[in-house]
Amino acid sequence: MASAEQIFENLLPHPLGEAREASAYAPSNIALAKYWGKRDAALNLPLNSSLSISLGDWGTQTQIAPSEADRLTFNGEDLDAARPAAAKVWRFVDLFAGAGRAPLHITTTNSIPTAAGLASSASGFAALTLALDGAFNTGLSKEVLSMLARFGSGSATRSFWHGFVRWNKGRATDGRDSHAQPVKSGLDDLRVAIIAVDTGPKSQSSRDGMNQTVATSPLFEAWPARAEADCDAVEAAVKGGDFETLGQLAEANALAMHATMMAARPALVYLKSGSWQVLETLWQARAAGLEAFATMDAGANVKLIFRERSALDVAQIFPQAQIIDPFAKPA
Ligand code: 2P0
Repeated sequence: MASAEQIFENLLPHPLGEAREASAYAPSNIALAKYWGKRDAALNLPLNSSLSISLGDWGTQTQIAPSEADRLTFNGEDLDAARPAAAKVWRFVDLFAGAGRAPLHITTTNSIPTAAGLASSASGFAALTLALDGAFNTGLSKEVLSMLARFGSGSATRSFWHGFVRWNKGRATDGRDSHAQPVKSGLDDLRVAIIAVDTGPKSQSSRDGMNQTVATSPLFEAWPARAEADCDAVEAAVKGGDFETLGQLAEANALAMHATMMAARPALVYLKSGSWQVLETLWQARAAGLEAFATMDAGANVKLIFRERSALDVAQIFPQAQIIDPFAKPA
């Protein structure tokens, strides 16, 4: 079976040549049909397909330059290579450029406010992959780059395009068909609100949480088939411009994912009392006519989706909401 190293070596040109200065931007994304669970941990292959909306100008800008020594600057601060987040970055750079590569200075900046509590390995690894592609002038397609970014972080596969994006789980054992592609939609008045509940570090990484759920949750058995069906239905709603169906599906899918986590042993509970308060308020407002739906990831914050015409109501009901236009082009 192919290893991660072999997959990169087979796809990248030989020799790769000297790195030149390059810079790239990738948006963050929020899944409306979630990725939760892997069929192959070493190749980071998902059990189910997922579909997201990219967050426009909320994302990561990454620059790569040849250097005297390896150096990683994140939001203006140099990160020691031993830090887990930095180690993940350097492992990915070594996969891409080969362990014998020349030293590089990587400068990465998130435009996502830290107070939004929205960690972004998705935009981080997509921007890193695009910057590496530029630095080494690989000539690879975005689909192949999306497939390679999976080795940094699964959700990064979906951050190579703006708008709605589907990550197909693929069938090949080496994962060559497990990459994302854009989904056309007329829903360009869709808006996203981040309702920050807890902006501190999460109790458990998504990767560990996912693995614990797959290994111990008696409810997980039902997830892969349901998640795949939800993803297909979400895609149909996106393509058909059916916001109401999209919202109902996205909310139900997120709650089902959290149900699999809560049934893990020991229980994995990312949602906090503040998250439930936001959901209660949303459900009451929806009963009174607000057209908005919730989704939650591996953390306590709640994200809402709604149409532009509901933005004022959302801002009034949730004064702490940070409203994002996913179709805003980055500067
Ligand atoms: C998603 N999440 O679809 C799901 C929903 C969190 C909950 O993808 O192990 O950082 O690096 O592939 O992509 C977050 O997990 O996990 C995630 P790895 P990743 O957005």
